[in-house]
Amino acid sequence: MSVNLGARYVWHNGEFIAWDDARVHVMTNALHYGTGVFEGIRAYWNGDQLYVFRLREHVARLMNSVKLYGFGIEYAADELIAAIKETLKKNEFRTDLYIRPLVIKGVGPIGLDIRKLKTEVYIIAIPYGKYFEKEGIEVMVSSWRRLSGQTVPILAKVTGHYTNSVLAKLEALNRGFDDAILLNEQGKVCEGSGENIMAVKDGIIITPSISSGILDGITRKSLIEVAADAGLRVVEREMERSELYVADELFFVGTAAEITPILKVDGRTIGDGSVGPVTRKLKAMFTDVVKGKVEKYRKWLEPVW
Ligand code: PY5
Repeated sequence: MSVNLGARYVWHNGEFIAWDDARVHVMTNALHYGTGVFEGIRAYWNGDQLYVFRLREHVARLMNSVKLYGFGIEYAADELIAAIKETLKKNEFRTDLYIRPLVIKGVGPIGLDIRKLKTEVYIIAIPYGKYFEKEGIEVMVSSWRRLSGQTVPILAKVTGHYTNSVLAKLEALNRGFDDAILLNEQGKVCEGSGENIMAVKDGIIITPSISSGILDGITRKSLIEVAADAGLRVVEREMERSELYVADELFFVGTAAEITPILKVDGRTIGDGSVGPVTRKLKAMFTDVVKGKVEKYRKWLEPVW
């Protein structure tokens, strides 16, 4: 059984395998205990070049995730960067993509001693459009709290950590919302199920700081720089739940979500309920950046062809 997502080849431990052969055994440790780390990266086709957005930074975060869990990996960052580009070439992609490097602990006996298990490395890339179909979304504040840094190393992007995100997402969807905002264990605003969050109040952008327990998002970090170019001040700090409801504008930022306006939280209208001017401006600037139209940020783009 396979699913056709528009790719022909997957990279596995240095070799290309056919899409339908990219399977794992039922005794794969990662399936049992969530012992996998991954990345989500986008590549953009601008008509004559395919640009991978901040490839180096994503691979660096992947290596940090590997390190935080002590997985061990046979490949250096530069080798993974080259492999990702090779995967896109092998598939002859000339379209917008989502790239998913996946590093998992492989087949082994029952038990938690992962030290002797092989680290399997996969690079999956598929044609990809929007994560959210709607232009603006409605979210709820989840009844689930974001995993704490005292429970797991939350800066690591780990498959197992995402059961937390899945619970929040499901709760939101089952109640008729598009997604959820998770608070941290102190009750401060943390992030979305798979996105960072930014608010606009009186012309200033506010976003929860790293110490709020967020994933150190690469989109968030990029937008902080881009916003400064537009003369917008960005403040990273602890954020109260009530600040969500009185924000002028609110939006999610992330690789999959890109910049997604939030129009309602818990049924309360944000601003005037339409996409605000700051959100609109940042979206336009970000689109130019990822398509290679801004000289200053060409350094963030890795050309494939
Ligand atoms: N916070 C969480 C919990 C995330 O999963 C993500 C990314 C982000 C923030 C944003 O980080 P970045 O800007 O570096 O992407 N989530 C993945 C993504 O590809 C997976 C979503 C299902 O966007």
